[in-house]
Amino acid sequence: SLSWLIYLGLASIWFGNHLTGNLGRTDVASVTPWLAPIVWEGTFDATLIDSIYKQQNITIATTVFALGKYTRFLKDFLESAEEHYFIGFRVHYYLFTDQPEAIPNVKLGQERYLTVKKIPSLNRWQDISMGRMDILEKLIENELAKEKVDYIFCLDVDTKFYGRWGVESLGHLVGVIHPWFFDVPRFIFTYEHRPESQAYIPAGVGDYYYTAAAFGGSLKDVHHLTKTCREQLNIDAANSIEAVWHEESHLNKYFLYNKPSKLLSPEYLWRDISMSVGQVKIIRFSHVAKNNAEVRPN
Ligand code: U5P
Repeated sequence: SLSWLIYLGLASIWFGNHLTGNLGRTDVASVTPWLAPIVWEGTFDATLIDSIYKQQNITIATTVFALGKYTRFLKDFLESAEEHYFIGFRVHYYLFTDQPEAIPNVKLGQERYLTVKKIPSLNRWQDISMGRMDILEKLIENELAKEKVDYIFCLDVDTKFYGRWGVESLGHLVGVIHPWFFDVPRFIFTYEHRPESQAYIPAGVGDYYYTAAAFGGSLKDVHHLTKTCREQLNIDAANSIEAVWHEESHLNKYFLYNKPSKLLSPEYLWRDISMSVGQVKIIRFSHVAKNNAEVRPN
């Protein structure tokens, strides 16, 4: 009978989904127009993907900068990373600071390492933020290239982890969609629109607006990214122009012409833990609320 057929049909869909572990989301895009995955909760099987990468004995370098009053964010950043960030994998943090004495003593898990690097303090927060590209380029060139490092992630420190950030995030070149701009049309994106800047993106062009608070990939790809952004920042400085959102503008220009092989949804950098939005079902990593005027040097 018809009802029997309908029953059989529904049952086979249900079993099909459960037997194959069918994953996917219909409320968000989980692939870019150039076929790079966009990682959202519900698009991957954490146990399966962990078991694949477990066989590869990988090391993930993770860089973070804490200058001036930003050292206050380190304790929460590191403690929460030890709870949620690449758990079960080898992680080597590289921490750049102007005050090594202010680094909190956080107990790290097995196969988790921390190297502290002293760098000079700077007077402008924009210079601290932009200067990271140059320091990262040199770190990869002079140090990481000689070590057994497979991937690198470069993260803001005024942040905290609240949920799993694992091997599902790995790829050759990984960008994170900015949490303010994932659900708005392109004309809202705050790209640099002055042709005098090396970060210039013409109106009507661009795929996504990416955050500079988190990006990563293979050593080779991130080296090329940081080198290119550093060169473009230098040219702008020589021409006395500063892109509207500093190194983030240059990063967006870079990603426009060097498409990321994987994108992370705003689950991987949310605005503030207290704000929720329908499609973001889990907040993995988030900026913490801060008073910019109080915490920044100028
Ligand atoms: N930063 C500092 N000290 C400062 C300003 C910025 O360490 O005084 C670094 C932090 O790593 C911060 C990043 O997460 O630059 C980006 O700055 P912001 O845009 O989050 O303020």
